[in-house]
Amino acid sequence: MHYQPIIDLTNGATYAVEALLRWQHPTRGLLPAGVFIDVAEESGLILELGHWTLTQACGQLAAWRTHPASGTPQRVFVNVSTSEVAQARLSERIDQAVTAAGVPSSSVVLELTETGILTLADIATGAPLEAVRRLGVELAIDDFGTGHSSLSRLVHLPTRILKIDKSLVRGVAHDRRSAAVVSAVLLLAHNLGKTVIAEGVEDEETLRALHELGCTYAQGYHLGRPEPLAMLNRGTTGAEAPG
Ligand code: G
Ligand code: MN
Repeated sequence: MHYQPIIDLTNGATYAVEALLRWQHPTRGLLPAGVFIDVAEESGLILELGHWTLTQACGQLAAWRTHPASGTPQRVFVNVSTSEVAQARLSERIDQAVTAAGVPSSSVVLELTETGILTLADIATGAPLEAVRRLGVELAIDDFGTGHSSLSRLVHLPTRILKIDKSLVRGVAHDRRSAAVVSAVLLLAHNLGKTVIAEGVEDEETLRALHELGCTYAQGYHLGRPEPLAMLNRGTTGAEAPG
């Protein structure tokens, strides 16, 4: 498991970390989840994997809360795959992991793609989404801006956090269209009381442009790479608030 910081741009503090699953392959090296999630879904291992990830992440958060140090995060973001969403008992599994770790449910944020979140909202009467929300865990829309759903549909969902996809964030310093889209998303989301996180910030220029557009939270290689725990525990993200 690797963890990547999400930085509060107003003060440079680590707002949260995203837990990212990695597979140390015997011959191919370290593989990101994107490479093996499809196989896990086909082989039916995805539920096990999802539950393991959530349990690890909650356990780690509990350890940070017990022994806080400078830079230890108060919140953890965990990716949930769309096929996990379609399974019954998703909220039970989440409840189990959160309760076993003894962390407040509000400190756990589940990242779902637009498709995942709309699937949850669509099943029967939206009951699974309500069940998850009742636990008190937060929901974030991951890769926002890459799906095909309507904006009006998305803004009505009970998700307080939007993560703007790196494909939109990338051009924000140089491309007027990207800047316009990101700016509009920020305006809309902030007016709705939602938190926005820009993903995939790879350089200082992009960071500055985001800051100028009023973006408060960001994540990306420029602010901190996904790293194993030992590295993160040194408490250095290398991040500073843009001036
Ligand atoms: O879909 P999601 O946003 O959860 O994808 C997270 C993936 O993005 C991780 O595998 C992570 O390594 C990668 N990532 C994190 N920061 C950056 C970045 O600044 N640039 C790029 N290209 N990828 C990033
Ligand atoms: Mn994610």
